[in-house]
Amino acid sequence: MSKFINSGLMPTSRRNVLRGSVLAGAAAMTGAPAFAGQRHAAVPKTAPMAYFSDAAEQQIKADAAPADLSGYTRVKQELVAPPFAPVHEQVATGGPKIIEITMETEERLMVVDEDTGASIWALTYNGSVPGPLIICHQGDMIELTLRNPVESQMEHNIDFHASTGALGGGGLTHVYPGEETVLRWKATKAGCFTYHCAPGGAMIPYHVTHGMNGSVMVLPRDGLKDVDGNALTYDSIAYIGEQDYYLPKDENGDYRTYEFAGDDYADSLDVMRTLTPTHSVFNGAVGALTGEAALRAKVGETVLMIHNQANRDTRPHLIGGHGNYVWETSFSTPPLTDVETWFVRGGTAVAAMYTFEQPGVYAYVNHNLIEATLLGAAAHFVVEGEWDNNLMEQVVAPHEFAT
Ligand SMILES: [Cu+2]
Repeated sequence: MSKFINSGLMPTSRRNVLRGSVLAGAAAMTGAPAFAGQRHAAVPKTAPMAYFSDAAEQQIKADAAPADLSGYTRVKQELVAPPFAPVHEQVATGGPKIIEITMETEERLMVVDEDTGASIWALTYNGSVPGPLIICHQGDMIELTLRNPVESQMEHNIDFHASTGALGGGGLTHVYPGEETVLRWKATKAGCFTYHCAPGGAMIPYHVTHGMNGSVMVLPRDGLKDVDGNALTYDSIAYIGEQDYYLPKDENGDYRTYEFAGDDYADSLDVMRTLTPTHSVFNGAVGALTGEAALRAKVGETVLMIHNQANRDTRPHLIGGHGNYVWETSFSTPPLTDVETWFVRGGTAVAAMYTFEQPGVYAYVNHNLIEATLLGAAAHFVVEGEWDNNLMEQVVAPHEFAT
C-alpha cells in the first residue's frame, strides 16, 4: 500500500528549511512559482506573509492571565493510525480532562497508486494520511506536543478548527526541524473538526494536499443523541480521510519522482493551480481501504464513519446502506436522519452513523463517481452475518428471456 524510504538526512536548520512564510513572500515578490532549490541556501528571516505576527503573539501572551487548570485531570491519549480510533469514552466520566497527545511531523515517501507508480513525498502527522484521529469531550483540553524530526526538510505547524484563537494554534506552533512545541487548547464546540498544517502562503495548500491533515472529534459530555434526546452509541469507528493529490507528470505522461520532500514544490503548484486533482483517495493511497485492508463489520454492528476532507468538498455515500444519523455541521444540532448521501464541506470532518443490516461487501465512495472510480475515492466495508430476505431477495436470477 505504501512504503517508507529514508529521507537522506539532509542537514537543515531554522535558516535553510523550506519555510512557508518566507517562500510565499518570495513567490509573491518575484512571481516565481516555487523555491524548492532554496533549501540549500540561507533564507532571509522575514515573515512577509505572516497572518499572525511574532510580536503581536508575544504581547498577547505577556499580557494574559495564566490558565485556570483547577478541576482538570491529566490523562494521556495514545494515538493510533487510521482507520482506527484511540481508546475513548462515549459518555464522559468524571470532570474535565487535559488530554496529552504527541504528534511528529513526518515527511515520508508514499506510493499513491501501485499500478501507475504514482508517489508523493507525503507530509504527515505521525506518518499517516490522514493524521491520527483525536477524541475528547466538550470542555476538555487537548495538550499537544508537536515535534518536527531533525531530518525534516520543512517547518510545520497545526491549525485545529476545533480550537479558538491564534489561527487555530497555527500561530503558536511553528516548529522547525529538530524543534518541538506544546500547545494547549480548550474544546468548546462539540463536533468533528479538521486539523491541518498551515505554514503560510502557498505552503498551506501545498502541505494540506501532501497529506498533512486529520480530524478531532469533540463528543458532548453526555454522548451523542438523536433529535428526541435519546442516547446514540456506536460499536466501532471507521476513520476515513479523503485526500486530493496533485501529482506532476513528465513530458511522457509518467508521474515524476523526487529525491527529497519539497523538491516537487514548483511542479506541484502548477498542477494545484488547475484545481483538478490527479488523485482523490481514502487514507493516503488507491486501495488503502479495500481488499485485505477493507473495513470490517458485522450485521447489527453500529459504525460511526468519520470523513475528513481538509481541502475540497465531497459527498460520501455508502452503497447499499445509509447514514442513519449524520452530523454534517456539529454535535450541537440534531443529526440528519436516513440520509442517502451526505455532504462534507472542504475543511470539515463529518460523522455518519449506520447499523449494518445485511452481510456483504459495501462500497463507501465519494459519489462523484468519476472521483470514486477513476481517482481512487473508494473504500469497502466487508460485513459478516445472516442475509435477510425480508429486506432484499433475488426473486429470479438473471437469465435469458424468451422472445
Ligand atoms: Cu506541514
